[in-house]
Amino acid sequence: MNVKNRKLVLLVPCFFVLLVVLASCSEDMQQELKLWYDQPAREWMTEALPVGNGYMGSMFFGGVEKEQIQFTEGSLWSGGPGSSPDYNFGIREGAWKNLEEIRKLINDGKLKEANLLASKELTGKITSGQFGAQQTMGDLFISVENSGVTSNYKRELDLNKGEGSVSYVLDGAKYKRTYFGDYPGKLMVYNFTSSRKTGYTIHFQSPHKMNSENFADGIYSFQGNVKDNGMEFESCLKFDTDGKLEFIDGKIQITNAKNLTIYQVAATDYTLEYPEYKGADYIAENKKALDRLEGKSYEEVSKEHLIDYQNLFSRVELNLGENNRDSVPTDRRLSEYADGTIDPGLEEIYFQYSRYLMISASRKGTLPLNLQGKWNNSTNPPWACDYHMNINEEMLYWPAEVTNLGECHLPLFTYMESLVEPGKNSAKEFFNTRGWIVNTMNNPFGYTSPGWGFPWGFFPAGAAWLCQHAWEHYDFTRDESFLKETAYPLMKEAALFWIDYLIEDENGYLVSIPSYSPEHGGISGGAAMDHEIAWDLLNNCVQACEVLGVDDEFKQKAMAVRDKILPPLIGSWGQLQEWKEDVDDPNDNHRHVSHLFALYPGKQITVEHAPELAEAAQVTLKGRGDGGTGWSLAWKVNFWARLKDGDHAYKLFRRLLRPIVNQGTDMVNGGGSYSNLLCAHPPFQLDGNMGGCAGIAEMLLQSHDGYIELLPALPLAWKEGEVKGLVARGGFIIDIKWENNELADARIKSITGGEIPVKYKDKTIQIAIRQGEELKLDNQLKTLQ
Ligand code: FUC
Repeated sequence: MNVKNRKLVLLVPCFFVLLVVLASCSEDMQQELKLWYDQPAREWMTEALPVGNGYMGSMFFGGVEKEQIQFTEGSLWSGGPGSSPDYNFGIREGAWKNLEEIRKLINDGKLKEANLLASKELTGKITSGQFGAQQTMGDLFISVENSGVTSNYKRELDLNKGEGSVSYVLDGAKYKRTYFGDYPGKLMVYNFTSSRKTGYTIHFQSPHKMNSENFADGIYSFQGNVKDNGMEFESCLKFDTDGKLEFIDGKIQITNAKNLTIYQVAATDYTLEYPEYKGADYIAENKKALDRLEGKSYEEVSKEHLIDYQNLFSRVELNLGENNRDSVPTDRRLSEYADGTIDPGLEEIYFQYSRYLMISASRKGTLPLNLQGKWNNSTNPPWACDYHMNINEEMLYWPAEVTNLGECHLPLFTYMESLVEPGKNSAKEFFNTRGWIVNTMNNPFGYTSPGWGFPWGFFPAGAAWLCQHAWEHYDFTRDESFLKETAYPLMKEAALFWIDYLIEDENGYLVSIPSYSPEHGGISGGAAMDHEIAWDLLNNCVQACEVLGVDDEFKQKAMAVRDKILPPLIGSWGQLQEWKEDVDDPNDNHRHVSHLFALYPGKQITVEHAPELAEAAQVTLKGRGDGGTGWSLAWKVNFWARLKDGDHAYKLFRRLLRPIVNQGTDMVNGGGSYSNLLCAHPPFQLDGNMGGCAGIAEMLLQSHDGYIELLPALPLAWKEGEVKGLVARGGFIIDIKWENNELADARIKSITGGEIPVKYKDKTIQIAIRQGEELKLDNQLKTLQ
């Protein structure tokens, strides 16, 4: 070999090593998925960062000298049975006796009188305070011994690891804090390390009454109760440190520590059991979690968390294009995005952040997500931080199935099961029907009655809408035992309400009367949303009966009622009618677009099977405009995706990422994101995050109309990209790659096996796939392209 060639031989491997290193660097960069800031948070709602273990949510500020970690546990609520001997779930006994009169008034066009009577008789009977509100449990204030000048400050949330961190240098010494929620261990974990021995003073504060405080065997415990209902709770802190640990003057003092780990547990005496909702042995629960720590190192706990978290999180990967902005702090990134910067990396972070938030706040055995997930720092939060059933609670779970987090959906179903018994009482007393209902506002104490104000509180369709989630969980997983044991009983019982409640009108259609289109207009003789939700439920019931081979009589009835419900109507200006009467105002920009339920999340209106109605939905959407509160914008992303207009969906999505700094409530045009990327309704509501995430998925994959559609609403802005691990109905896991805005590659994996048409643009192929098989659409792709 001559010298020249020898050089080449040496150079070639070097070149490949370099390529591999570069490739892995760029891959790492693309997948960094971090929210990060170069200064501590100044404000809880807009800047602090959330971590959670499903049960508990904590928000950390990251102050150098004073750390604040605010925390709560989802079941800590005021109100309910303990708040008053009169608490009766809002039931107004015999309220139904007024129904006939109210219906007559509506049919006679006497809406004012109907409204007056309904306000008096069809409202929940509850006195102030009985509904209650989710409560913050408290704060940990941690003073960190500190001298010198801080440099290299970074506050982060690493979505790949599911952990927050704070790092800085102080006079040459390195400081690092790591925070995460460990679901299997039921722990919140806060780890502090420093290259120099450091002192910490920790103060546990709670706005609630303290019953006792204890410090023994390296464990601090605080027992307290909520004033109005006496709900008892306990939170304990277990310390693991190489420093000296003492309890002095009500504060925990740690001196000379290079390592400090605080394990926090919290529980209440709440149980999800009607009618008492009380009796959990919360002290034993906490003890059990702390006992499990015996002999375990921080590293082991951290690993336990990582395995659990990544098992869910890493199922989906999203790449929306070249990302070169990870070195820009997230707050600046957000404001530059609003100025028009192209930043697919930020869009990926927004999508994955929702998945992170869901994994952190909704796990088997926990309460479901509330309006703020599990993150609430107040004793009097906006809308009680409750379960709001006229859009918000449902939207919170829109991304669960499609983004491969079906397990995180489970708390919703357990919760729904707990609503059946109180919901049956409400149906009986307010409407004299069978079945179960839940209305606009719901607390975890079985409040299923209409709200105490009319019409805002009136929405018995809440239960039927929730049931869509139970059906969809089955439809995505094809888990027949779930359908049989959980979904179908919930669905059937909810359907009985509609079978009894719908009334035949003068044209022979079944209508919902009285009804109310969520938070818009007044009392009416047929709000389209009710009809669409009832149709959806009955339609799903028919399919469930077929799958399970049960209840033929009920199935026939459900089918007959479904087919007689007043269908969606097209009005005088080509719009989809919100009510039976053609009275929609073309200049109305109200945030609720409830009558488009049938387009999303329903499937009664699809572009393929009901093109005229889809066109009318588009006219309505254009009329309502592109403004909205957080969740309203997110809903519109999904609507436009279902209309296959990716560019319009994307426009709305960009608006959802508009930086909002103030805390005021703007009910028309407020929506956007805070610098911690939590959705601004405003104020903070988690629904917009989740709806936005579902919207991205809906742009890339749809499966609601009997086939799988690849890239149904791909915006021009996403020229190249790839998504892996999305789920389609029928139990299919899908990977899609695109180049130059065209489908480039796809893979389908089947959980249960089956046949399914796969569509791209106007071409369709039929796929047959065995259980567990993965199919690369190589040859078929050519037919599609
Ligand atoms: C519904 C919406 C409001 C808000 C509240 C929590 O009442 O109309 O905009 O999101 O829920």
